[in-house]
Amino acid sequence: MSERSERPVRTAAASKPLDVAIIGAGFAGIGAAIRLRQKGITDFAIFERDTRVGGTWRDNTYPGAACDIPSRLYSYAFAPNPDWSHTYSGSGEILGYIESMVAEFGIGPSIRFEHTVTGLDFDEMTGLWELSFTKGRRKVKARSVVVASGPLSNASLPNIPGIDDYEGHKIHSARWDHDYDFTGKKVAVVGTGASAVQIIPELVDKAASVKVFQRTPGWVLPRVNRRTNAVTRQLYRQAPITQKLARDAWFWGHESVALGVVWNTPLTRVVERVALLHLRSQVSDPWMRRQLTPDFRAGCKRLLISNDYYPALQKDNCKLVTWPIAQLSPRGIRTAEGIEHQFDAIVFATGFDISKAGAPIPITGRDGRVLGDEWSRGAYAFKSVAVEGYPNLFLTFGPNSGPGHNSALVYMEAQIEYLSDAIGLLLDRDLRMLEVRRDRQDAYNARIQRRLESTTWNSGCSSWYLTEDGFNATMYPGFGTQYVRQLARVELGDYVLTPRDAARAPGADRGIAVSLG
Ligand code: N01
Repeated sequence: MSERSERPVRTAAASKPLDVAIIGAGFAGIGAAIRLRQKGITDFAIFERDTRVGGTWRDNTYPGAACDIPSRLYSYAFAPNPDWSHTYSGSGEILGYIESMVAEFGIGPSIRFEHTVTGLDFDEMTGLWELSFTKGRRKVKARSVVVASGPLSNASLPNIPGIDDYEGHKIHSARWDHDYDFTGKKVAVVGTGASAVQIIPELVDKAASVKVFQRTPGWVLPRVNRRTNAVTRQLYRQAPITQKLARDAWFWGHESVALGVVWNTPLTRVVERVALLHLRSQVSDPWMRRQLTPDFRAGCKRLLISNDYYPALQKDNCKLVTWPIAQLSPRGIRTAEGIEHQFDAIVFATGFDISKAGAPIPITGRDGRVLGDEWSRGAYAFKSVAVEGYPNLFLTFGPNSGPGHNSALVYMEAQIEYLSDAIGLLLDRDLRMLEVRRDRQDAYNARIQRRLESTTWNSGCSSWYLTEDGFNATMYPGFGTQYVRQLARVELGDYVLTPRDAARAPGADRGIAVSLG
């Protein structure tokens, strides 16, 4: 769909429904706002529960927080940044990038901070969504909604017996307490995932002692992080094509890794071999190597990228504990063999409450349908973006949109292009409802679930990608190129388009299944 700079600019009025309500001012919400505006859709507001933009990169400020995807690829193609300081950036620099986009594209005035959305209700008679907020905020109506609340936005403490009994300091990786001084303290870290491997080297340098409680070791690959020198930055600034070429090179490099990470192929053995060589080169003690060797296929859980995790584990003040945690006591952690380990503080790098089943917020769609109920066994959508029964509603990072091998931002950008085109269609044609067809959604999901069967994620390990029943509602089983291509165009034939003046009795004559696409 073409850009619509010619569309008459609609301005927000308090009493008039918004054209678009965006939930969340993280990477996805800000990106959606930018592209909507660039396409001439200006009557939108972003509702953000916090007082700052940035989402996961505002929340994850633990020491060592960084992205394990190169910054040139972990950024939007429509907002290139020649000034990334390193190959991989820290969370502060990424947050700065998001804030600079807000300023550069003039998104700030459209953000309503401290607006926590508590519910979305669709009115089929008017084709409007109503957004409810926590106490004290007036409800808002909108013709369309973009749910950009993020999959990793709810930090969760693990359900370990006795967690409330522990009397020391408890810190979750995504809610770091910067006032707490770890100097000279006895500290535990629970978890050895992507957050933990970044936190542990920093803590080991500061605390008196660190015990790392590992339930499952992950595959760790080396990380080559280089400073971007002034000449390169100047080149990117003066000849933007060079930066695009660098981004493309990173994209295709990651894309090729899919063959060993998404599917279990001979290349998976190569990935495992590289990780084992990395382990062997950094850990000399065979027993420790054994404790750190995964027993699942590389890719099944998220790959870890670190050069300083293994060295940190071997420092004199660090100890790896592989006994399962039985419970927390008032003074520390009791492991299954009966030992109580006492700590001043426990860091939980245990991940997030990820919405794989149920809805991220209560959403009531057409005919009173409740998304949380329909998704109770696992979430599904059409191309991860639209859901039948929930017209004019679009998801970012929706079901089965996660990459295991490439940048989430590439996927997110494709979603944003798609949903902003769909919203443009809704507004241009003055539709009451734009709703994905059930048959198209079912066929899409049947294909996705079939293809997932042969991926590494479904090969038998437990991870946040799967529900408790083993349903994979998280990952996209394919190359990034395929994911992006399927979202390149809004095919009208995939949707039911209901004109504004169509019969309004709920359930009656819900428009025409247009087959033009
Ligand atoms: O969380 P995780 P995370 N008792 O779920 C363990 C993104 N991210 O915050 O493997 C004991 O990966 C759990 O053990 P096990 C990225 O997408 C990105 O580290 O379940 N241990 C595991 O070791 C990532 O995937 C970057 O057996 C318990 C750990 O806690 C996602 O965020 C950086 C436990 C949780 O690992 C989440 O990463 C950081 C219990 N009861 C994060 N419960 C980038 O660089 C859980 N664990 C882009």
